[in-house]
Amino acid sequence: MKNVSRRNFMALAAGAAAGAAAPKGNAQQHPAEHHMSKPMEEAAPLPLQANEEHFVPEITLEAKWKIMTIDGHKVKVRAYNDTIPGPLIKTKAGKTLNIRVKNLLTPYDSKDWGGDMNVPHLLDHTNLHLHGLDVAPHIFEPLGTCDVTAAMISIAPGEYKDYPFVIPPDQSPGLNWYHPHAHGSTAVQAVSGMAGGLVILGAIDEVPEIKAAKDHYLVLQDIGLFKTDEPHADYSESYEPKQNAIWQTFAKNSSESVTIDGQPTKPPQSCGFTTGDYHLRYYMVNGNPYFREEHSFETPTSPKAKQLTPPVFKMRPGEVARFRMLNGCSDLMMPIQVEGHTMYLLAMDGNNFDHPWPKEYVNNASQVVLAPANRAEFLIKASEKPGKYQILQLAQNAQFLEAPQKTIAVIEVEGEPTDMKIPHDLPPITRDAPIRPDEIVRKRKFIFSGRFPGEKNPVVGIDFMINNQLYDEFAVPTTVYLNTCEEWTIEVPDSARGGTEGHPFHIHVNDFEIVSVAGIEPPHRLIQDTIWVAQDTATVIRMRFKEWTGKSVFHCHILPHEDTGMMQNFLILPEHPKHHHQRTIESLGEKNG
Ligand SMILES: [Cu+2]
Repeated sequence: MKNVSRRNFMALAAGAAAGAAAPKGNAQQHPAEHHMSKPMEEAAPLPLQANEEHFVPEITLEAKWKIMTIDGHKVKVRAYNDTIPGPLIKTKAGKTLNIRVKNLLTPYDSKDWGGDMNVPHLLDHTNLHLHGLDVAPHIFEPLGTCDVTAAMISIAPGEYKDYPFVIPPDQSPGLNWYHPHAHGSTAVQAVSGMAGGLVILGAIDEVPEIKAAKDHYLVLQDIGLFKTDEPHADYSESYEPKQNAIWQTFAKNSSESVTIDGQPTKPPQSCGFTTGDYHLRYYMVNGNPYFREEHSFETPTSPKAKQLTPPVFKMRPGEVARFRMLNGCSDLMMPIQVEGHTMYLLAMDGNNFDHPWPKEYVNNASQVVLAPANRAEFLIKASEKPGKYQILQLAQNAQFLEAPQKTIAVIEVEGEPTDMKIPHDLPPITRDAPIRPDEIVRKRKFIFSGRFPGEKNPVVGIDFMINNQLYDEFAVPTTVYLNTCEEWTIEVPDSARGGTEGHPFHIHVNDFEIVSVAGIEPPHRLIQDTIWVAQDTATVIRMRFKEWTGKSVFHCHILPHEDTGMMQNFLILPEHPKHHHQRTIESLGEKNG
């Protein structure tokens, strides 16, 4: 709580430094007091952040409310630049990508929030994460800071922030993405629509067989909604917890909700903070709903499911097309299958293989598993047999809520046959050289577990922990050193020891190489930034901390888990202390000499 006070104090200090009429406050103030502005009014004219000299934004991302119609429902969502998903950013390795993030969300009432950072809060504050790029740490202020006490970047309504992202020249070409990462509001903002694709163009695009193929992006998102509490709203659903209510998944009816202090809300609220369940949820592909889930009070963990009309991709028999799929969903793990077709996997998480990796079609088996945040890029050579073939998310039971099968899109094969080719070789990627066992300087283990009912987080009601800890913005339990390699084991225990469901592990700054999943070595070299860790299994990864130093994070990419505690800081320091030690001896020697 003290830390959060400090964070708000720092936010106030930053406002004052900008030299305008920022709300007055001090560290003794109630942490949330300066956010008591009435909700749903126009953003107060707070000072904009002082511009960095010579900063010319290449792209400006404006976070703003948007009213749109989904499946006949008029809903209010949060969006970047008024589009869902946000604009697809195309850039290249070796460039500096200047992004300005403008927060045009309205001030939001967080007055009942007691200051516990692992209770969702400050839904109107935001920041930006470029997910999958090997860029400098950019979650804490200032960018790339090694100060362990540095606060997380928090852009208030009416403010903006400039991000000069320096993309390394050896960044692999492929699909990455961006989304908000302000602890406490990440889940609400991302599951309201704030996410978009970011593609690095490069050598793989020039492979003749790939260049000849149509390039289809499949940006998958979920939109979590509740009935609005606004009396005169011109929309029926939104995700805007009033009175800081907690959504009761196991409630007997929709009027049962409690405040973050555990008291019944007066009047009853129809929406509230959630750890993954919603009154109404849409699964979207490129901004169009393909599946609907409605909460059921009778069977709370099995929402009423309905397939909607998926988009259709037309292909000629024998045509090759490139598909790039991003799982930008807040919590759903997706086993993917393309009906009747071999999937030629080109890349995972924006890192391509040396050759396309053919994944044969087998009935009821996935060809690739996309944890939340994973990307898969693949080629499909359309069947000689005309017809409709579904791109499916197969049913899985690895999570808290039931995950029935969904049709994401349909490939319709028709027309004049052709005979396009699958390439044999792909341009080798260079940034992540293989890590030899003798390079490993340290091995660590991180256990991702849950506890219900929550003891450390009674407000949320569940503890989502890493090594039995909830997130602490100002604690740095792990320090690593530049140009060293480490081997980490990520474990989700069995159900007797807190393994309630699988968790996707994600780390910022450097990608990792997968050594083994549940004891099995992958048949191909896999470089990823996110990996699904199933209940009662361990995944072993190796990382080289390259180029960038600073305070950063790793976490579960189920966003409600992350927001309520399943995250830890780590620090990349420039040199190993051994070097300091040697230098000390040398300087003493000089002194004595
Ligand atoms: Cu999790």
